[in-house]
Amino acid sequence: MKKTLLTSAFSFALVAGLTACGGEETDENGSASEGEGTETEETEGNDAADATYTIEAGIGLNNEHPQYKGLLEFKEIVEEETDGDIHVKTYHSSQLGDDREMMESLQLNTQEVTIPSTAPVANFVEEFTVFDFPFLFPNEQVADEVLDGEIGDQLLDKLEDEEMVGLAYWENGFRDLTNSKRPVESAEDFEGLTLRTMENDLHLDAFSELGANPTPMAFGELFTAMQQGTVDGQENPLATIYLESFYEVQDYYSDTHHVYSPFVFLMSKQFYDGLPDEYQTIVEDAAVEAGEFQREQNREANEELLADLEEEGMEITEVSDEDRAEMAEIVQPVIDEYAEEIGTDFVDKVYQAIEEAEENVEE
Ligand code: TK8
Repeated sequence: MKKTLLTSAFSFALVAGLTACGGEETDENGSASEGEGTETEETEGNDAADATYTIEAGIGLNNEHPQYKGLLEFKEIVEEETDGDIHVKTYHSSQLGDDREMMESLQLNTQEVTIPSTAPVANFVEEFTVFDFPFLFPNEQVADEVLDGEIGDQLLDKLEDEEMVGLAYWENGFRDLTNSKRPVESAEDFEGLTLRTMENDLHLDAFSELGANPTPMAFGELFTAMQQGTVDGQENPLATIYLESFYEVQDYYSDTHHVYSPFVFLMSKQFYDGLPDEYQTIVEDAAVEAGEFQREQNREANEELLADLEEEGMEITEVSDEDRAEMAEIVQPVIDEYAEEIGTDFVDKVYQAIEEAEENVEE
């Protein structure tokens, strides 16, 4: 879906607000459908009006992204398993607000589901910062094993104190750099670049350490900021860079793979606690099953996206392992500082779990 290029952040907020208030949402093809959510064929009998429970689920990415495909999968499973007694309304492209705002809506139980990256979640449960340590996970398979294991569960449990329930980890992916100034191949190429980062102190400090000028910004304002030159660049996984049409406002891509970014499937605790036990199990299982589907979709999409970016005119720079190692060395003091902050015993457990997962994955 091409972005409607708005002239100012204010206009963006105004449009987003009206959309959210108007209850306008979109169907599978992303075209706006007034009022009720899109019924799946399998939901016999019940329609939205008959549902006992309604889940308003909002994400920041657009309806072409695997994250939205995963959300539609969640909708289908839940509506089928409850015979429409739980109705799921899906929203994308920050229609219900940015990640932080949607998490606050879950805390207030004015929205039921959102699926942010772990970086903004760290503002609510600081231990989530560990998943944004640069170069933490060597590959997706190790990430899956650690996130879906004891470490991942331990962090999901901590969300309950923040009035949220974490049901599953999905995949944002390995984050890469884009900018409009120059090819970035090694650490010194970051010097002086104004980069948008997620609202996460570790990301800010790590890019400062590399010599960039980082500025935190909600995802929904990023496209306009790049288009107006307010920022030179940003960092996100390939699927986001392509499907959000960043190639329209960015010239250079570098496969830095500097952070593996998980998504966390979050539900309002008040809403979850109000569900019958049987429905709690259904939404838990649906979030996990849809997450497996979404991870597959994300990885499949990545296969040809580099060629697509090149076709759209972006200059592709491949970063060598040596250059990645130099970047990792430069940001290590930042990692050490945050390890102290969130607890070195916990961080050691994470590295231990990664080592074990690497052995299992190699077998
Ligand atoms: C979308 C964001 C996005 C994230 C970012 O809501 O903010 O750059 O990578 O996926 O969560």
